[in-house]
Amino acid sequence: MGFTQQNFGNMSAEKLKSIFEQFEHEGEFYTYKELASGHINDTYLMITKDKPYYVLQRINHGVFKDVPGLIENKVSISSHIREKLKYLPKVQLDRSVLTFVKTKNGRSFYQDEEGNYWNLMYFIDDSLTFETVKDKEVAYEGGKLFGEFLNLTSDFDASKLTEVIPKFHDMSFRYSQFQSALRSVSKERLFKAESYIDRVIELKEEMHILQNLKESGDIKLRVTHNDTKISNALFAEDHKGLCVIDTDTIMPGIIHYDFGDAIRTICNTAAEDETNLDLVAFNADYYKAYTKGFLEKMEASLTPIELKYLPLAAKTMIFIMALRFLTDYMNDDVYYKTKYPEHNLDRAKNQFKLIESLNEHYEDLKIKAN
Ligand code: GN1
Ligand code: MG
Repeated sequence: MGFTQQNFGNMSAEKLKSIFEQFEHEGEFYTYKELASGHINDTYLMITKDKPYYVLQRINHGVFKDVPGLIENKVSISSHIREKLKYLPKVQLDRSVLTFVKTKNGRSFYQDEEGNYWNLMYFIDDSLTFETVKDKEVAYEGGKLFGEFLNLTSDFDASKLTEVIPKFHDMSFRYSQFQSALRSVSKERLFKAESYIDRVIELKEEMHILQNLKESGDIKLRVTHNDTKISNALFAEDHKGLCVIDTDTIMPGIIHYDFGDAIRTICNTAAEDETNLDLVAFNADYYKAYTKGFLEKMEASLTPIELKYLPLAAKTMIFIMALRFLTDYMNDDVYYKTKYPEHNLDRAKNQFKLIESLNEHYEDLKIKAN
């Protein structure tokens, strides 16, 4: 079938199969493949002898303190979207929104003997994901897709959602984590991080503007996805936007989180951990294309202040990721999965380079996309 089978950590095929069997799935287990792009959870493609295939996910309960609440969030958001799109033919509907599978005893997740939480969804076949964007059309389609997600969830009562990671994108929270890392960082890592620590301090005030507007109520809370990197969008083979995935961090938030995080990844000419910084640049054409798609879906419901702060959202979300990667590096890599000792530092350097490049286009971004 062309998939290489591997064992990860203590996760054997037998174990994954036995977890899979807890769910009310169709078809017979054949093999699995790890989908390794996430930094937090473990995700596996479950390949059955006949389709459909499934995606089995272990939610990291060290990071997410209320996993049942998280699962409840994403299941109810999926049903909400499904209800709104029910005019679509079923085949198309099933490709436009995630469908979760219940366990044999009717629950939305399974907890194994070690306390791990698992959930299962249908795999959306014949779809593509992009780690980096290589053409404007994908940026535009991404804008429409994430815009439509916000649009479809805009009438869902955000206060019903569990805040799966409190203060997830709050700059003051991330800044205080950075300050405590500064107090405990090793000499060696401090030396390597020093010039980036200076950058954090220089940008600090500007990077709190959005949070202040959120707290003063000038920018309202909505349902937001909170992890709109472009690899969390599925595209059809003709590159049309299909489905928003990885809905683990759905929570109340401001629109700028989703806009900014998508721009962070779409407009980076390289992957977020590219170490050759000459390859890392901000593509302003993709910014315009994304914004055009996004506004086609959202403009009618955006307030002038929401609109005005979209460019700052891009800068702020790149900064917050730089800050979080840097903080984790200073903490000896306790949060993100890393592949080598300086992985987090390289990610942070990459994001700081992206901010530098964004700054060269900043005035231009403030002009509304046309
Ligand atoms: C994490 O695990 P993943 O790749 O879905 C992180 C996001 C970051 C992202 C950076 C819960 O997402 O906030 O933007 O890495 N998720 C959490 O690639 O911290
Ligand atoms: Mg995620």
